[in-house]
Amino acid sequence: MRMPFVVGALAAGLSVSLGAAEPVEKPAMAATTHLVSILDTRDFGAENLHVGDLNGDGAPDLLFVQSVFGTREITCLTATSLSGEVLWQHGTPAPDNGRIYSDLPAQIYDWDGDGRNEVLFVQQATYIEPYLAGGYARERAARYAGDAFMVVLDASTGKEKRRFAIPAPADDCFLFADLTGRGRRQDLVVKDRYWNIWGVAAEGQTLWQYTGSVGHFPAYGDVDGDGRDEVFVGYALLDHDGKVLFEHDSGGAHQDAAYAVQAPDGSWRLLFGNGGIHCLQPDGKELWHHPLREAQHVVAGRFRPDLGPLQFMVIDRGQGLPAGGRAPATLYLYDLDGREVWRREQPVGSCFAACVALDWSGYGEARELLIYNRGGTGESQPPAPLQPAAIYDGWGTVVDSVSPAYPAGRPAADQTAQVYALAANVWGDRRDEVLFFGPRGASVWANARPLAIPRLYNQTYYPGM
Ligand SMILES: [Ca+2]
Ligand SMILES: [Ca+2]
Ligand SMILES: [Ca+2]
Ligand SMILES: [Ca+2]
Repeated sequence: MRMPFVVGALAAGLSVSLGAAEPVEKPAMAATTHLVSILDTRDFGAENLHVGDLNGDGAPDLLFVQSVFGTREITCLTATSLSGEVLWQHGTPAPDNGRIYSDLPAQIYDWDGDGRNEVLFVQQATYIEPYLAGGYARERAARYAGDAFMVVLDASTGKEKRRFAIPAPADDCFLFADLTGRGRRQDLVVKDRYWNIWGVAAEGQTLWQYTGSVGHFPAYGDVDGDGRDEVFVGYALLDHDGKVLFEHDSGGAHQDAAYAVQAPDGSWRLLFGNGGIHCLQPDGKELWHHPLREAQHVVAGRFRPDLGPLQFMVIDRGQGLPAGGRAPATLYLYDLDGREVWRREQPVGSCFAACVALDWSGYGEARELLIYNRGGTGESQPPAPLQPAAIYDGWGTVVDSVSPAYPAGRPAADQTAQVYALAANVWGDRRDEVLFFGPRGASVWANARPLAIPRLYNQTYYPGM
């Protein structure tokens, strides 16, 4: 099935003076961004998108995952090419199922190691006695019927390859890790929304369970160098076999963002955000922290090589204001020792700003940061319009701005809706592109500047001399 799409529609043209005299053509300003693709997602758009080769041609494709908003049940997976051609659909699309408030349990990976990707997702167990959070969110039950299932699809067809039972509550996000020392991240770490996390072997058997404050998506890595991954949930570090290596009192809080990173000297830093940003060493000792309001994202990178091998970008969400609404979020850059390098307050209405690291300039590592969901929340007086997403470099300078693009004729409400964004190298050269996605569509932007590839060579008309 072919889907309509537009390629490169917004490339820079000539600017024209509209004075009283004859229009004069001015030299075109070179566009610094290039619109690669607009996807008309019709009824399958979603705030959950995964990138990976699905049709087996080696090039990245897209997977849109829809779910029921309040229950998080996955209802439809739609595989498309980068240009929006639908490759297959598993389940039934519905325009109302594109909104999400949580992570969803779906991933693309060559899980069985046969050289071709699979799509894995969790099918929920039956909720018999559910609890409702906030009156709408069904996140756990006092009693379930049956198990949840990890469903494995052939990524090229969407047909089910196999399924196996996992613990009934384990229907939040999941990740791949090497828990058993097989040399490949083929085991699984599954979790429920806030309370439990399980290690599951590639063969399907549950290896261990940890109950505590597990927060959102965990961080992982072979922190002790034994060839098996540890799992970091913010208030605790779990060995590959589930043994608690350290555990701190969460006081009822949970991590919103966790990051495990190894410095070039071999030492590890474990970072997590909740009310503040915390940096721990693997024995649980806190190296530094800053008491922020709601540290929602933390990413490590060599954003400023002049300041050493690692720095941390942190988004602190805006707090509630006495007069109503919420203050804008603030982006911070900290060095390895927790010294603040700079901070940048986001535009009015940006309380829910979010970020992803990206390699926008082709350094071969993420040296920039994309911040999206700036403005447009209604959480300001007066409500502020949605601003373009901003790409910051390590000096705190906005080097580019990009906005979601939509097929022509979309109502204004669709075009100004909040979206999610991610960074992935899906097109062209080695630089990352920016992907916007939501229930109303998706678009892909690339850096239009020439890629700096310095080269010295001997040109000749006589090759082979
Ligand atoms: Ca492909
Ligand atoms: Ca495979
Ligand atoms: Ca280990
Ligand atoms: Ca690219």
